[in-house]
Amino acid sequence: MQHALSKRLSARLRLTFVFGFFLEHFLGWTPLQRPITRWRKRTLRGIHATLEAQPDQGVVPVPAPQDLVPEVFEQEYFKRGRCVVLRGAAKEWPAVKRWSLEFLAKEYGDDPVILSNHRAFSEEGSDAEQEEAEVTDLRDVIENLARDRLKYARFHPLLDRHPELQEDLDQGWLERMKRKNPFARYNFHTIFIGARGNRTPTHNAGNDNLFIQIAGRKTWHLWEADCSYAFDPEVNRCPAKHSSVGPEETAAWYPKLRTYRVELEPGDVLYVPAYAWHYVHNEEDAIGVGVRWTSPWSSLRRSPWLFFLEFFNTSPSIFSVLFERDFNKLLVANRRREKRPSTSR
Ligand SMILES: O=C(O)CCC(=O)C(=O)O
Ligand SMILES: [Fe+2]
Repeated sequence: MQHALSKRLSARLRLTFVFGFFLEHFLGWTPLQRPITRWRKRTLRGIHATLEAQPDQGVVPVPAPQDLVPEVFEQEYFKRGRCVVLRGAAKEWPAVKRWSLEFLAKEYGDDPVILSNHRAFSEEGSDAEQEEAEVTDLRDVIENLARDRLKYARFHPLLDRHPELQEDLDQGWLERMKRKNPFARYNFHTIFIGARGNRTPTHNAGNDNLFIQIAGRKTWHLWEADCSYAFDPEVNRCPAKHSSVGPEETAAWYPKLRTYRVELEPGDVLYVPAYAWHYVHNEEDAIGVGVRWTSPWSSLRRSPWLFFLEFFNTSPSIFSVLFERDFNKLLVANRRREKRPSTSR
């Protein structure tokens, strides 16, 4: 049986879902919010009921083909929006051989880090009454890793602020994998430096990502982009969507979605397609770098409706996203808007 969710739901259910999402995106700030949300939830229950009658898809390993050449990567994975892990592809890179928590603290300890601790991306209950972002530095994050789980440097733009660090990634290899995609030249880098036990809850975003595991181990759970139909993403008018569904979900419909799972070791590279949902857990203190780029064609194919809505985001707008490299600033802006509805739009 076909596992792609969009092929297993009727056109009526999918269209109603997308229509409801659009309505809430554009009218959710009016008194119509409640009836729209109620209506959306009804459609969602219909989607879940349809799924419940279908066979389990379970958890499968992320494909890990040996010696994946760029042409095959492009045809089989990039163009089809499938995740894939390239085991050991980066193990000889200077970043994997040379970087460590001590090295980063010593050389880049003064680098300011925004800890957005946004509830969508952080530990449960971490969105304490913190109105403004907490700003600290990398030394503080690294020195407190074991003691303070909220100090997880996520989506941190260290490599864009210090481009010499990019030379420690094999740029030739990355270029070959990105297949001279003209948009891939405008890539950006996000580093994740966090403690064992830290996790980043389920979310997606419209860019493609080659995630390089530098140190420690991380478990990733991934779901295809069309799982949005079942995941009930919050209508947040923000470039990243999040969902409360995750590997611990107990609802009867959940095993009907295919979950891809992989544990990354230092030197592994994971391809995360645009709009693929993912949930990440640090098995050990870990460092990882996402090399990200937006390929409009690929994003459009993965999720036409989420891609279309990118142009109408307000928390923040697409223009702010294009010119801001610190993703945490965008998350903080989004949270401030959430907290002060009267100034929100
Ligand atoms: O490593 C993490 O905690 C999250 C990584 C992630 O979400 C990403 O690279 O997009
Ligand atoms: Fe992510």
